[in-house]
Amino acid sequence: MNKIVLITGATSGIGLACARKFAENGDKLILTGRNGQRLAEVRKELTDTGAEVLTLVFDVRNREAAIKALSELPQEWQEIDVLVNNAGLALGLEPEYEGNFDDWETMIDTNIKGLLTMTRCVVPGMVQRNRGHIINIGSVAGDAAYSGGNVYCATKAAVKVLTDGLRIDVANSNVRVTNLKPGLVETNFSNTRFHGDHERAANVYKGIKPLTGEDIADVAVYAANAPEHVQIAEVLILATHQASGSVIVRH
Ligand code: NDP
Ligand code: 8X3
Repeated sequence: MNKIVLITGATSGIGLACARKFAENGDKLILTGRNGQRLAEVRKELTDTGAEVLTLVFDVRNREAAIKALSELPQEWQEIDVLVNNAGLALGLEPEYEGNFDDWETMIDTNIKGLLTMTRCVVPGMVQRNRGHIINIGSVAGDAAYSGGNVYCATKAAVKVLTDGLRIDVANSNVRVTNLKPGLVETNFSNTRFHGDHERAANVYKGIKPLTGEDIADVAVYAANAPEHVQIAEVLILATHQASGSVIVRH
C-alpha cells in the first residue's frame, strides 16, 4: 500500500536518499527542511518522476513553526504513515572540556529536542489510527563514545533511549518504532561538523569505502515495508572496514 512518508532534513545526505527511495517505492512524500530553495529543487526532481510531494520549510528547533506547519497540513496529507526523524548534525570534535557551548546547544536542540517535537506532533495521529511507523536516525555514535564525540554521542544515545521509550509506549498499538544506527556515511555531515573545512571533512572518509545515503535509505524502506507483524526495532549499519565508532581500518 502506498504510504504518506514525512522526512525531516530531506535536502541532503541520508534524508534526501530516503526521499528518493520512498518516492521510487511509490509513496507520497512530505519533505521538510530549512532551505526552501533546496527543498523546491528536490520536489521538482521527484515530481518529475511522478511522485506526489509536499514541502514544509521550518527548522526542527523552532517548536512553534513545527507545530504550525503540521497543524495546517491539507486534509489529504494528514494521515502520516511513516515519520523519518532524520534532521540532525554533529558540530566539532573537541575534547569535552574544550567544547563550544553554542555547538552543544545546537546539537541538543536539533538531535534531541527537534526529534521529540516531531514525535509529539505526529505520533498521536498514528496511535489514534492504530497505524504508523517512526524511523529515527540514530548512530553508532550512540552505542559508545569516541574521542571528541562526547556531546554528539550523547545526543545519539538519547535517540536510542527515546526510540526504545516510544516503542514501549505504543506497544499496545500497531505503531512500529525503529532506530537506524549508521556508521560512516559520506554526506555533508563532516563538512558541517568541521564548519566547512572540506579537507578535514574529506579525511574522515580516506582509506575506507564509506556507506552512502542510499545504503541507509534501503534499510529504511525495507523496515517500513516489512510485514505488519514484523517490527525492525534497531539496525546497526557499518562500512565493512568499520567495527565500531572508534575502530576503523583504513587501507
Ligand atoms: P547532512 O548534513 O548531509 O544532512 C543533514 C540534514 O539535516 C540536512 O538536510 C540539514 O539541513 C538537516 N538539518 C540540520 N539541522 C536542521 C534543523 N535544525 N532543522 C531542519 N533540518 C535540519 O548529513 P546526514 O545526511 O549524514 O545526516 C542525517 C542524519 O544522519 C543526522 O541525524 C546524523 O546525525 C545522522 N547520521 C549521520 C551519519 C554520517 O556518517 N553521515 C552516521 C550516523 C548518523 P540544512 O542543509 O538546512 O542544514
Ligand atoms: C555519524 C557517525 O561515527 O561519525 O553519526 O559519529 S560518526
